Amino acid sequence: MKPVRGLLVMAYGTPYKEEDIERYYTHIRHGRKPLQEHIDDLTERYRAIGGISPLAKMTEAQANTLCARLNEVQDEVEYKVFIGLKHIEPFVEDAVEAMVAEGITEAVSIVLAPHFSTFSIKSYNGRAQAHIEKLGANLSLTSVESWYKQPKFIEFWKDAVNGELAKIEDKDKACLIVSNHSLPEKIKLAGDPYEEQLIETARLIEEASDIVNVEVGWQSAGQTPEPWLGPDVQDLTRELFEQKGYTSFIYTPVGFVTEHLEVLYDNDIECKVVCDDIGAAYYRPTMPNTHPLFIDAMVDAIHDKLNA
Ligand code: FEC
Repeated sequence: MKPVRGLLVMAYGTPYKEEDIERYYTHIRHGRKPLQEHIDDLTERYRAIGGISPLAKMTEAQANTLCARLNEVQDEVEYKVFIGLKHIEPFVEDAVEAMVAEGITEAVSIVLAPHFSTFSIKSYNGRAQAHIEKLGANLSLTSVESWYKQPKFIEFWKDAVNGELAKIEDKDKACLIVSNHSLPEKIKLAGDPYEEQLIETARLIEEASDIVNVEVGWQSAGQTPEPWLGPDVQDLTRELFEQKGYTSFIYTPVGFVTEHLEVLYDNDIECKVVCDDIGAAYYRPTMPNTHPLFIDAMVDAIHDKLNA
């Protein structure tokens, strides 16, 4: 019998139903209950994308597809998948406990977000490791820290961009906006590589694809007074239209891996409103989801980490 290796797939998590929104939002805010007007605003955003986010279903599909593919491409171990979420159950800690209960002694973890930040990847992996230590479990965990440079990930986005570009007649006036979730600017003081990793992703997509005009932007910033990484994708769209006269915008929110709230609302509604307002065409390719190139990029990232 092959030894079993745990595959800990971690992701942000989403409310399963409308009643979950308040506790989910409270968890995001480290236990501080949001103002009722902020809960109402978030509820309205979920309603605008159809009630709940497709994120929960897609996280499960991505985790299961990744596990199946890992078992298909190698014969040394049998991977068993565990999902651990940041802001709702099953929490990262629940997944660690499930692995321990199954008697798993060796596991690998990957976060469904390609870029490293102390706020994101480090906190997921840190929580998993801290819980293993708290339990005093005999579980050795190897964690992938970032995978934005994986050639198949870039290939996925190259194809996606070229696919949208093919729909546009005046290609010289088309602009690609490569974006990620904004984070407070203070992360830069601590030498966080998050910003550079997005800039590098944009460069790699620019080199690989046929598009000429490429810009980097940030989206979905939090509602706090401190400065967040910018420019915001909506402001950037207006600015580029005014300064360069682009007539089409292609949005690739490459820090995300599926159509969830931040894509369906912040891109497909908010950026589209700006495009409609200035009279430019809006394009947003399908997100990676369970595309074979994307799944294989994560397989390669796991193998690279285990073989390092
Ligand atoms: O579809 C869904 O239901 C959930 C989508 C969702 C994803 C996501 C990813 C990231 N976030 C990151 C950082 C922050 C910081 C704050 C923050 C706030 C929210 C709120 C919602 C939300 N995030 Fe999120 N995020 C998603 C959803 N996020 C809802 C609360 C309301 C709002 O501000 O819109 C600010 C916290 C604070 O107020 O103190 C910071 C980062 C990612 C990408 C990496 C990852 O997936 O882990 C970074 C998906």
